Amino acid sequence: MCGIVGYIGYREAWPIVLKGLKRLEYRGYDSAGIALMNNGGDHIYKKAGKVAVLEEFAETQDKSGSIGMGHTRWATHGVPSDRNSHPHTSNNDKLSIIHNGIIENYATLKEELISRGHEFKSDTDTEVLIHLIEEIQKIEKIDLLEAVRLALHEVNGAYAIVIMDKDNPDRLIAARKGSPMVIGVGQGEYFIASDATPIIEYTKNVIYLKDGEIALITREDLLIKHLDNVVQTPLIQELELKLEMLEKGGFDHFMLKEIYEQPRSIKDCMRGRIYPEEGKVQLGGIKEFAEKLKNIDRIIIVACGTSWHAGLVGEYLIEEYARIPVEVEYASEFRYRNPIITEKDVVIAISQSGETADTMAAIEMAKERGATIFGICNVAGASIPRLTHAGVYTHAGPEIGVASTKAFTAQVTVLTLMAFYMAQQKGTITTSKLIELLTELDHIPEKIQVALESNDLVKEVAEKIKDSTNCLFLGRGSGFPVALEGALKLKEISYIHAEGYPAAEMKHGPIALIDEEMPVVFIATQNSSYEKVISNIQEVKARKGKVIAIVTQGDTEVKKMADYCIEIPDAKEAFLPLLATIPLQLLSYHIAVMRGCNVDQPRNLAKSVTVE
Ligand code: HGA
Repeated sequence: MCGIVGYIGYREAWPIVLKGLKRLEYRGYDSAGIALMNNGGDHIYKKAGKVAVLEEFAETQDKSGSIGMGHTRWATHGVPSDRNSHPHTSNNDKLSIIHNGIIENYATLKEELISRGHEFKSDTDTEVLIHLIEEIQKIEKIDLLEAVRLALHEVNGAYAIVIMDKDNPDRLIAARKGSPMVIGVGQGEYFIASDATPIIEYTKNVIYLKDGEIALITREDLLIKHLDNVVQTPLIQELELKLEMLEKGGFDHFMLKEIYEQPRSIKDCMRGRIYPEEGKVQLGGIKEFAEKLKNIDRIIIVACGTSWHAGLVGEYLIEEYARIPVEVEYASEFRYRNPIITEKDVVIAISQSGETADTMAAIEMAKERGATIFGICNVAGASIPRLTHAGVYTHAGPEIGVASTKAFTAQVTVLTLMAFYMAQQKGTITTSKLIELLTELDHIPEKIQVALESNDLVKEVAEKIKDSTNCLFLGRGSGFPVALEGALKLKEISYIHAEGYPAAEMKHGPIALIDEEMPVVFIATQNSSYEKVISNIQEVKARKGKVIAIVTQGDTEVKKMADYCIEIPDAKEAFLPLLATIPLQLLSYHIAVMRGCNVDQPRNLAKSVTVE
């Protein structure tokens, strides 16, 4: 959350920073601001609202300068407003800062600074940090880099920051701990950003700043130090990202584009990893641990939000095929308990961005207690892949819509591969069974393409239920996490209250909500719980609920009782979550569009949750 961009070089900074902020807007859109350094003076433009509001506000103003930094905010401390927008300035207005993260001890620091005569212009935690830096510089009479280093020793929490100084108008200082930061390396120019998307069109060479590092950046040079004052040798990596991956490609919204990308993203996720004819799965990222997997006691999956739902699907698959007990935990709860973790546990951390603050903290804790940690992430080079012992990338490509779609199905695909891989290592599956499963998995992208053909029908159903105020999603077995994910998608982007429930649990509470106004979406595909789900549909119909059922192609039974049926291709139970999710994504998408909601940037939400 919160996007930051910086530029220092020979070009005009404003357009680079502005475009970068638009790319990072998925991280927050409460307010936006840009500071430019020009002829030794800085100019700050900031406005509540989206980046477009800032752009319009600054339209007629002078925006020259070849050093600049910008911020798109997801507010944690202080309401979204002009005055709480970043950049924030020091007491003497010489220093300015942009920040992604939370300064947890800001209140104590603020009190102390106020007693020393500082006056604050915002309600943010961020402003406290820049005042603290100023104060340390004043007292210690040291240069800014050293003052930043000392100040960062005094703060608790997470940060990715960029600082400009009127007294040294030819440099930027950047630092990170817990929030991401990438530095693009050009010829006579450097770029700074929360992820690589604002950088890609200027250079492919990047440095991922590590936790606890500070950078002093001029046009010609880059010095990186650790917070303990030791100079670091930066590792320059080449980006694999392509510019067209960041465009809408003719779709009205990124979310719709990403839904339609799923046949391709799942293929990319499986490429080079499955060998159907041999009945073999190869996961290079975790192969070092192949032996260990034979003797582990337990797997703990830690994740948040949609990734947690993918984890629940993983639980079904790993227990079914590899016969290893699995627990699925919300990272935010797990990290604050005192969980029992041993060296014989494997922790799988799932995060699209690879930056989720709670998941990172859960990893640190499990690592300290001796567990082996695997990551499942989408963004290459992010923090989680660097924190874990091993891992498997989802290769879904950049996901820009805030509501996750293709990242979810890619996570489920990786977990399916992991389940088969573990089963293969442990000998809990025969080669002939694996040949059968992998042969079908290989064709899942084509089946997803067929599932996408239900779009027109889904749109008709969306029209019928778009004005509902509540909606229930029910499923059994691995259809249960699919129901949870369906409900979350609807909540996120259409603001309709929705609940996902195990279908049989309905009788223990939610059934009381059912009346003729209440749409109930069932995952009613032909699998081992088909008959049971049919009984649950009857129970809803008996109470006049409106039933929308996701069914297997050719189904006749459910069609007799449901109000609307959406077909998906038949598949083995293991692969149903991949297919049944598709119409639910389309359903939320169309309902949100019909309700006039901002599909790609739903209110109050942001992607890449770098704060806890
Ligand atoms: N705490 C700062 C930055 C917020 C942030 O990074 N959100 O993800 C603020 O509230 O402005």
